[in-house]
Amino acid sequence: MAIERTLSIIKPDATKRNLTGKVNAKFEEAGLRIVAQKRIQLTLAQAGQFYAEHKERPFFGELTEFMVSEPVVVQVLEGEGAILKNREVMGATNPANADEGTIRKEFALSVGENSVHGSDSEAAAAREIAFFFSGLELVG
Ligand code: DAT
Ligand code: MG
Repeated sequence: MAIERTLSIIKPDATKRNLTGKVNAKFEEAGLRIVAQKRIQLTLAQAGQFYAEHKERPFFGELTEFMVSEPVVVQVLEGEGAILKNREVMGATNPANADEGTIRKEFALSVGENSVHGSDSEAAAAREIAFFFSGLELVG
C-alpha cells in the first residue's frame, strides 16, 4: 500500500478536555506520523465550508456550531494507507458502535461530540489538507 496523507481534526470536545496528547498518542502508536499540526479557532463560515457535503443534513447547524465552540487542532497524518488506517484508529462515527481501543470508543461523548474528524477518501484528503495547509507547512 502507498504512503498517504490524511487530514485529521481534534474536535472541541477533546481540546476542551485536554485530550490532545492522548489522541495524538493513538495516532503515533498506530504508526501514523503527524507531519503538520496547528491549533486554530474556526469561524462559522469556515466550518460550514469544510462540512459543505452535509449542509442539507438535519444536524448541520449543530455540527458547525459545535466546531466553533472551542479551538480545534488540525493536523496531517502520514503513513502506509493512512486514510483508512486513521478511520480505523478513530472508530465508528457513533461511539456506541466504535470498537474497543479506538479514539471514539475511549473519548467521544456522543455522535455529535465525537472527538475527531478524518478524511474518508483520497479526494477528500486532498481537498481537506489544502483547506488548512500550504505545501510549505507539511514536513514529512
Ligand atoms: P464521520 O465524522 O465519521 O466521517 P460523517 O461524515 O457522517 O461522520 O458526519 C460528520 C460529522 O457530523 C460526525 O463526525 C458528527 C456529525 N454527525 C453525523 N451524524 C450525526 C447525527 N446523526 N447527529 C448529530 N451529529 C451527527
Ligand atoms: Mg465524514
